[in-house]
Amino acid sequence: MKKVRTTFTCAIGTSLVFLIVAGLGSCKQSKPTSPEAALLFESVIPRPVSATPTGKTFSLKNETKIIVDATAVGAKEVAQYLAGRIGPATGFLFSVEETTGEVPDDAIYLTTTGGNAELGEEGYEITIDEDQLKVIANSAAGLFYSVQTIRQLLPEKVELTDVQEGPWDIATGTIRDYPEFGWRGSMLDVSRHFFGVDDVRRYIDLITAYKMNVLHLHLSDDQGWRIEIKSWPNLAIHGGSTQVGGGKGGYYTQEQYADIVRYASERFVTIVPEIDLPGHINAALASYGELNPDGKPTELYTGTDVGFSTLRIDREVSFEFVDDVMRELAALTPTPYLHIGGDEAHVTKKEDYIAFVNRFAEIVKSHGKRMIGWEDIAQADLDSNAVAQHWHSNELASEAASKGAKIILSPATRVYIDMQYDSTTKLGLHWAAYIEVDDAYDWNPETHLEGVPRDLILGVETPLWTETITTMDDIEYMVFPRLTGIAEVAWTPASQRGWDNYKVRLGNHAKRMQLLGINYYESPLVPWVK
Ligand code: TNX
Repeated sequence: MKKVRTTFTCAIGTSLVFLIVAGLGSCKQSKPTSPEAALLFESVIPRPVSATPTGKTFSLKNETKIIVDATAVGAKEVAQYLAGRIGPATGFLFSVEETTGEVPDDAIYLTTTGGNAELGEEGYEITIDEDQLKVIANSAAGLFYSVQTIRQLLPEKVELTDVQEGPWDIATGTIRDYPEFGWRGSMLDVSRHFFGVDDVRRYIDLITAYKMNVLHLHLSDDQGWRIEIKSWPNLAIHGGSTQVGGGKGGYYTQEQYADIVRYASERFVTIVPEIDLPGHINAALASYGELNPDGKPTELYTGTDVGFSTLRIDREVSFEFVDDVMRELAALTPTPYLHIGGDEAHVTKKEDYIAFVNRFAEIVKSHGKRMIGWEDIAQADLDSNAVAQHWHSNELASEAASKGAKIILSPATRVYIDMQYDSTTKLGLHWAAYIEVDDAYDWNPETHLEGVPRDLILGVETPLWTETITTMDDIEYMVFPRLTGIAEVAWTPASQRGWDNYKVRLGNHAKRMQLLGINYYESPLVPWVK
């Protein structure tokens, strides 16, 4: 039943329409879009492929229902996630109901029926009129991304967890949206400094708000081994017992790691585990001396040098170790990829390095997974199953591409968000560049590298190395707001992107980031609206 309305704007004479609909209720209220709701509609990050406003208002109310198409696989879970995100601040219950029939007014309706091919696996279309907000997608992932957009269409205070006063108005209109790249990732180095499960969950929540779908965890390095391996227990117990600066370190038990993977997959995020081989391996060499070329365990390492350690190649034990680790990791990984590192093996002879990587590729394949490595693996015999992650060398990336490998773009001069913003930034490094917010945004993955065709590019991933990063606040300061721009580089087609437009939208996100408790960097290049 429609409620008694205050303003009547019927096309024909009000009294006539009133007579006709009197028995049903009243004539329809029409409330124009408020300037606040209009601004939110224009400010979505990543920028949608198209967004057309129609000038009216859809308001969430206590009786608003979230309705899902009963035939849509996974839609109910997405609806519950939506209710969980917008319920606390609005104070509305948002009961989730399934239907195969008519959808009533005052509803948010999620369906996977009626989408077209252009939306792809991850796209969505939101149609908002005064009575209903309807989403069509081809999969639950698309519905999930529509929810991230819906959050941004609502007043910022929707992000708070205690009840706020309304109104909860959304501008009416249509948004059609789908990603340019399927790989929209971030990497978190939990080896140089360890971050526990709660931090990783928060990190997942933050990246999914901008429609990222990969979290690559750098689980081992010289300074720390961070995942329990049951067949080699000392890796975590001893190898995980410290970190840069000599703090106590830590590691994930397999149960905790499985919890991270589950939390991520509920948010359509793939966790890519990395064990860095054959260099960056001191934490393992300190735990098991038989892996070290001289057969003796090394000391644990808490400095920040790179490129000084290597597995031994002259004994099978190294490959038994890698096989055991990859088997256990594969069992914890429901998605296709295992990352073998492969970077900066400066003390591994070139012929040994190539032999190593070729064996690693076989091992990863034998566990039913696809190998990713930093682009240095281009020196080995790659095939089209392999993925090379570009970070510093166009030559190596194009060599990998010429062997048919797929490419992930993580150019250090653009998306290494452990790089300082400028020379006054207290955290971070600057060996690759100073990376201001515009530098991280203003580049094009399709044309960034020579000799790498578009169809081999999986997408973009932004790494956060943590030599200088010790707390979640530090993480957020380096990541925000560069990650939001990198998310747009990966999601939005180049034709829809531009710094001058983006910086204004980013400025309009200040309040939202603040209410999400994000410790972001207030770049002087952005017109922040607070
Ligand atoms: C290079 S990029 C590294 C890391 C460091 C990082 C610091 C890459 C594959 N290796 O080991 O942590 O620089 O910026």
